Amino acid sequence: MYYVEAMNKSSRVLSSKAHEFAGDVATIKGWVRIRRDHGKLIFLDIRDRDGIIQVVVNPRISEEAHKVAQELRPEFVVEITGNVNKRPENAVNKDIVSGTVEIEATEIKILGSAETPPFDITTDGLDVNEETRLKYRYLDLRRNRMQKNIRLRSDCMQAFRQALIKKEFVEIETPLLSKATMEGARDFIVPSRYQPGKFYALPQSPQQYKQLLMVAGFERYFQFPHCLRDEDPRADRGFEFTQLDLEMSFVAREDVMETVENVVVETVKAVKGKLKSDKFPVFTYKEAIEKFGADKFDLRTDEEKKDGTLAFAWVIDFPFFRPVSKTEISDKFDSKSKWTFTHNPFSMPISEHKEWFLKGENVGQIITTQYDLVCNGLEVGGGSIRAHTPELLKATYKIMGYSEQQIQESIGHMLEAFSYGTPPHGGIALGLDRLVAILGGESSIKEVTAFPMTATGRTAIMDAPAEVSDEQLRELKIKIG
Ligand code: AMO
Repeated sequence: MYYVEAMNKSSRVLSSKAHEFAGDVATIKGWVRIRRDHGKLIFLDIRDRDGIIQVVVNPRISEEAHKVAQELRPEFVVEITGNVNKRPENAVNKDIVSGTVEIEATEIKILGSAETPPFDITTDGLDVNEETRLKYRYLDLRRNRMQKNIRLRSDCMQAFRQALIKKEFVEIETPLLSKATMEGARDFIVPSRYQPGKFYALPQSPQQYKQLLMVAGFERYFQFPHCLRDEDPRADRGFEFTQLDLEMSFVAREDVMETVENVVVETVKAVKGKLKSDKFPVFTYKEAIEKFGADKFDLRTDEEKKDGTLAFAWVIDFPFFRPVSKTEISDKFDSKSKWTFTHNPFSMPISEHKEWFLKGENVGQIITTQYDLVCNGLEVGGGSIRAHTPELLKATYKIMGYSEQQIQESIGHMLEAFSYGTPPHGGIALGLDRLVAILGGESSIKEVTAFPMTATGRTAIMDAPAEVSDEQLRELKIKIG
């Protein structure tokens, strides 16, 4: 009998740790970044998951290794064993972590050969056409900038997770196949095979499920849900994106804001981001419009714009309702209604306006408990305290002109759930992609997403949306055209 540990004889050193093996023998594994043939000596820059290391191949040390090195081209995958030699003082490369040493190869194995890549991956890639970058995303992701961005995203998620677990939040997943929610965008729908003619909607957010988790008594929930919204993609907007979604019971607006502020500050510090302030200033919607002409704004000075500072602020006291505009899709809201919600139909009005809200009076003046988090000119989060009794939730839909029957069809399940003892609760969702983009100094969320879509909604590499077979359509009882 063996144990896996004893079977696994391959000891491997990462480029960033190679200097610890100076004077010793080490094996490295990675990709050939550059090969420079100086006649007798061949120099290789080998890239592994956390850096670059120089290898020198001298035929006097190993003729065999030198022969293999002559075959190497950029992006070949290799395993190289050799002596880790200290570089002379004048040859130290301060730009790389392994710069004080180089490996003198005694053995080179080719683990995978490579075609010439369709673009240079030693640059930042911003000059390469987007379609090409996304078609070959697995190569595009090899570049240093993309490796940094994707690792930053992972670090952020871990820091958020740790900060929330410390505050006794529970991570809970909610379904992707579900019913339409009302986040204000179009749904992506999925046909049902078991019930032909019926469709699931992919979630625009886990809004209703997270509230049901409060009914269920979890008190503090979070997850990193994928949200799907069929709206025109932009630099800060994708069909598919990730939120940091959370919800808390027995809280007032200030409790949620304070919790989120603490968690965001802790996360930004954990990933070495620079904050304009640990305390986020709070503006009312009215103040924001008067001061900045918009409800998202940039509080950075010109200097701070250059040094990667993050300037967060809260916006509160938004109007709950707005008049329905003529251009809005007529079947989305009841045709008789004059009003629709500005942010979230599940929100609670501020306590001073509860009476108006329940009576449907002074609708245009009702202020919601909604709070938005703004950073460097972008909306990076939004949430509210919720209407947690059936009476309060119904009031929103009555103001929007829904009949009793339409209310039941739309949110009957929530009204029923709320009738079984529901704690007051509220929460927020942060746009993870936007936050990471800001932290990484990137202007598009695509730069911090492993496999984003093209501007026209085509997926990276796999070329979806695509046609499906007649057989699949028959099973779903769907006819095209
Ligand atoms: P909201 O719709 O404001 O709230 O979404 C929360 C945050 O998610 C980000 N975001 C997006 N990021 C990339 N692409 C998109 N298409 C996109 N849409 C939104 C934004 C936004 O602030 N259920 C509520 C939250 C709540 O009330 O708790 C919700 O989803 O940064």
